[in-house]
Amino acid sequence: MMNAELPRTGIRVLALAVALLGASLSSAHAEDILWLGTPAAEWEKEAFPLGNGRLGCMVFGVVEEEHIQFNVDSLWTGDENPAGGYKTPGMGDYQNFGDLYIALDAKGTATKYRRELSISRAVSRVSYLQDGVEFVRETFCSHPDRVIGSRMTASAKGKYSGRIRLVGGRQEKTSVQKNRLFFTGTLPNGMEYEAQVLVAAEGGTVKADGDALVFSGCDSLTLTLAAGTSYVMDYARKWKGENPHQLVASQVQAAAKQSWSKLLERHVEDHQALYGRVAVDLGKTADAQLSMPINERLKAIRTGQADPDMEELLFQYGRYLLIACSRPGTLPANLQGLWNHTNKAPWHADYHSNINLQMNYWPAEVTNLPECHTPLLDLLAASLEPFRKATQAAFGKDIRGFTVRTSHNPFGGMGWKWNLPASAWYSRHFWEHYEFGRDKKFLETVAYPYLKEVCHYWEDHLKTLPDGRLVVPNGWSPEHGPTEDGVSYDQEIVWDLFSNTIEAAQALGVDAEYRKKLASMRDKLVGPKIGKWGQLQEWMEDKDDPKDQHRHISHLYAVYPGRQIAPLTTPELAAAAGTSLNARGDGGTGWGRAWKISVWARLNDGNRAHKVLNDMVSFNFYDNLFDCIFDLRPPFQIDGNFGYTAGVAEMLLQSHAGTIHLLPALPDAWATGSIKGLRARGGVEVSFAWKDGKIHDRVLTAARDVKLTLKMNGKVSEVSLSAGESKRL
Ligand code: FUC
Repeated sequence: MMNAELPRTGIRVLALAVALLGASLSSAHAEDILWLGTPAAEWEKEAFPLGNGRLGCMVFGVVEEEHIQFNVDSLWTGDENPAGGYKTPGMGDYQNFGDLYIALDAKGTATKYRRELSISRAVSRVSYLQDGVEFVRETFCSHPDRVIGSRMTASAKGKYSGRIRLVGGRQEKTSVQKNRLFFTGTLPNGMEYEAQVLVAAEGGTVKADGDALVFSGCDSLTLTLAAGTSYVMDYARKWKGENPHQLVASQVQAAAKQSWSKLLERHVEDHQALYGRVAVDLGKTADAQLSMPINERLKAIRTGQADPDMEELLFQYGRYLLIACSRPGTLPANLQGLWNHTNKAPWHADYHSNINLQMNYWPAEVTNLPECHTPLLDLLAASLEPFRKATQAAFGKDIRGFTVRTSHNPFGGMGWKWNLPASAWYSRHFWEHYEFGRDKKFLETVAYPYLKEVCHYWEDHLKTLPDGRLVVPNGWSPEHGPTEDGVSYDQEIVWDLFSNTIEAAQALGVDAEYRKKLASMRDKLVGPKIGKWGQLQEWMEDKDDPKDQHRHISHLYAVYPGRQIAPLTTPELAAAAGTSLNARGDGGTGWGRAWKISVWARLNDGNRAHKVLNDMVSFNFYDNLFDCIFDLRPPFQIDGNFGYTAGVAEMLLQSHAGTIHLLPALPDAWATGSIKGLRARGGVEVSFAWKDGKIHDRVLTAARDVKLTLKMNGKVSEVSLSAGESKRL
């Protein structure tokens, strides 16, 4: 399925074109599936994640006792954190909401065990044989119906007997009312919350037993879980809305009234409307390998076996996870997305502004999930007032604009060091949301005011050097090096902010004088410099150590996600960026490797991008394909999943330099393949297929009238499309 929001006129032409293109897909997947032959022993390495943006869970699939751990995106301690400390209570922690356990009495040995997660349907499934009976469990987290649904069935009647427990994450008291378990609580910051699970059985009996439900001789069990908090994304209301009781009760009730098949159908349809917009084929994995469980496939990859289907699966998995943890109206994906089983998660599972939060959203626009980008923009917009207040408290009450610290929470509270250019980096997300979708109203009412306000901060904060050039004073290349003036990371981000703001004003036809002012300031900024070993300097002074392999590559912002440096427009600087990146090495954290994939892609080095990608696939993904920061060691951090997906997209399509470039960084490993439904800047959707590195088929679809420059197979051409038109070229 392609973009569900396509203008009607284009749909028929597109359907035909896509059908033709589809024929050139060599290994189209009916379903994209992760599967393992064992239950999950460890939460972060093996359990499978599900989510509807707000409510999420991890399914373990243990035969004797199913375990579903769940979260709600807003269950956080903390507040506006006026102290600004990172360990102060105000910084808060993202909480485990609770755990649902379904213990089964059956004791026989289970055989033919299989645990899978279909990411194209967003359904987890566990199946096994026990005493000649086939047992099946299906679980999903419905966006349209706002609940987790879990159903256990068997090929024979009366096989389910056991006990259901609902356990809160903070020793809450669980209560039982008929076939319903629930608990409520209030966090120290006043946030109220509640979870309920309703149990329906076919056959047999279900009875209360203390704080649990006991079931006996049932043919099947269906559990419906809803959970919520009193959080609202509204500073004026002190982030506090209604007690969630009514809503949670009505969600459980409404979902439980529907048949299982209806609930499932509504869920799958909703998921596929997003997931199905993009399809990818990067080559064919050998059948023997393809039939192995994920853990075995990862092991084979570590011994050097090629597995392009795994590379595709991981690409789609990033999209799956974004759909699961970031939907309109929810909070944005934190360091762990939406999934956390401890009340003291690494780095508070916060919003980290020096790479991590931004990376979470790198795939959103290009992989055709623009609505999944909006939670980030919404929270940033909702946090403006507390960000302004904190900036003024720290730097003086007359300050215009605002900036942010390295970490923040959903109450506008911030902690740890100031990260002065981060608000400008955030502005790029507003700009990109416009660039890809070309929604003028959004640009005018949301994006441009945000960009302009951040510009005000920088207009007042740049320092003039004796020669008239401008620098950001007292900066820091994140987590690396001294505090000093003119750090490349700062300079490049401010350049990007001014450039984007100028283009935004141009697009709106406003602020002509102001544009000139910004352009003149931008042109005076100390720019990227090439140092003594041919490197792109990380600092104003030429002091980079060629042996330094620090995980952050902040000075390469100008290559990606920025656009100040590109082989086409600034070839010498691009070469210097390559020298720097080469010296940094191919290792690093999950997110570090992911960033390197995109930078090598922007430098048009597909084979090097693929080398780093292969290292990442080998060392940064657990058996549930969650990204881990360090080589196969905790903690899990979701930015690497998203950064990986963005990196693959960047290898296949680029549109940052005024040209839509197809296959800008194709590695030899992906000589033949196809991609459907990526988005390019300018409101264009792109699908194409290639063989032996040459594109032989492509479809462009425009949401509005556009003239664009297309680069492919080494040639540049001009293409015009009118709104809704789909052209097969
Ligand atoms: C940045 C990184 C760390 C970690 C943290 C959450 O500070 O340098 O490695 O990813 O974010």
